[in-house]
Amino acid sequence: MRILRDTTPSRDGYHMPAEFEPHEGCIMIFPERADSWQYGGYAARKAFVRVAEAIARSEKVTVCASDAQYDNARALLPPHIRVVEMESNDAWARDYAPTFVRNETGDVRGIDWGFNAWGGLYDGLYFPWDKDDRMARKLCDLLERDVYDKRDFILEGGSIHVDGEGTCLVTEACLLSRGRNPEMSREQIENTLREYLGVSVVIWLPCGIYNDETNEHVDNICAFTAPAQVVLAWTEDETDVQYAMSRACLQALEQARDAKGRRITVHKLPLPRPVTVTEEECGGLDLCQDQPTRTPGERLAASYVNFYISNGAVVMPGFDDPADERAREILQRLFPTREVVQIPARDILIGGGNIHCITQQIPAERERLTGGFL
Ligand code: KQY
Repeated sequence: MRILRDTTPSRDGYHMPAEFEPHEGCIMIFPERADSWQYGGYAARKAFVRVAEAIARSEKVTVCASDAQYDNARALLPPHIRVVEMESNDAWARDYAPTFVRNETGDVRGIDWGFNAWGGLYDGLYFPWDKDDRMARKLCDLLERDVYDKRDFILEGGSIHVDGEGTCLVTEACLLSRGRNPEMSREQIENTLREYLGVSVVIWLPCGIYNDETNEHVDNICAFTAPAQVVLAWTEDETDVQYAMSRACLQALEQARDAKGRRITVHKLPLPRPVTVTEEECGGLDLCQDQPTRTPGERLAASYVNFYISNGAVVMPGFDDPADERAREILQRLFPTREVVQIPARDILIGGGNIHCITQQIPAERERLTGGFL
């Protein structure tokens, strides 16, 4: 594995493909952190296993587990899912596994962004985060991929969404937050995204989902389902604080043009009713630096937009809510060639994210595609 420092993906002819393009596989991390996941992650691990199994039906899945959890992961996951021992501070593969880029010939490389637990010492969620921050490089080594060193720029994978045709979606709330790259202007941040993701247009949404502790990652509010098509988390309830937030995002999308000059078609994806954490659930969480990570009644950032697109399926969360089925039907209509699989995801949500946040796709190499890999 080469560590590339004096060049950028864009200069080398690489760009980030869209999630709906063919994949080589998916990376996940086995959860165990006791201030993120109730009872040391017991229920979350079961939900992660279901997600991994659903994805592994159509692509390779690699699950990273600590030494302490290795035997358990190996026992709970089926044999066709690869388990590797790799230490981490938590289990958010989307945010600190590498972002992958691909060139014309199909060669795939990784990007190693800086990671500081969603805001570092300013408003980050835990300390330390050093093991998370080393994962991108370790994974590129494991997968035999050259890696771009961009650790001087703080970015999580969940804070970007691309269409694979030159357009990137982000939120101002996250990318301009003080805990990320406070010394950089919006223009400098945008230029960095252009250079590393190989995009020419960045669409800035003002915000994300209410109370999303990532400073409102885009992957919880809006996602590309095809070029020039997105789903947007939506509520018709004007008394809900989310109403104005989703509406402001809609306005930004209506005014935007993508890299090919197209207008964006917005498909509204209903939100579940507000999901709040119970006293009992809080009781199952350890303190983080002497402070509780959740308080009873706190609203969690539940959204159906947080789905993963695998080669053969769309794996989406369910919240035991009347909107579960409506959201599933909308996604099924938008992805007619894939099976939409809904997985009860409350135990993942309590950790602070959902299915998109715990998965990172590895794009397919072109030779594999033409060689009939799919
Ligand atoms: O990408 C995410 N949604 C990660 C959230 C981290 C929460 C830590 N408790």
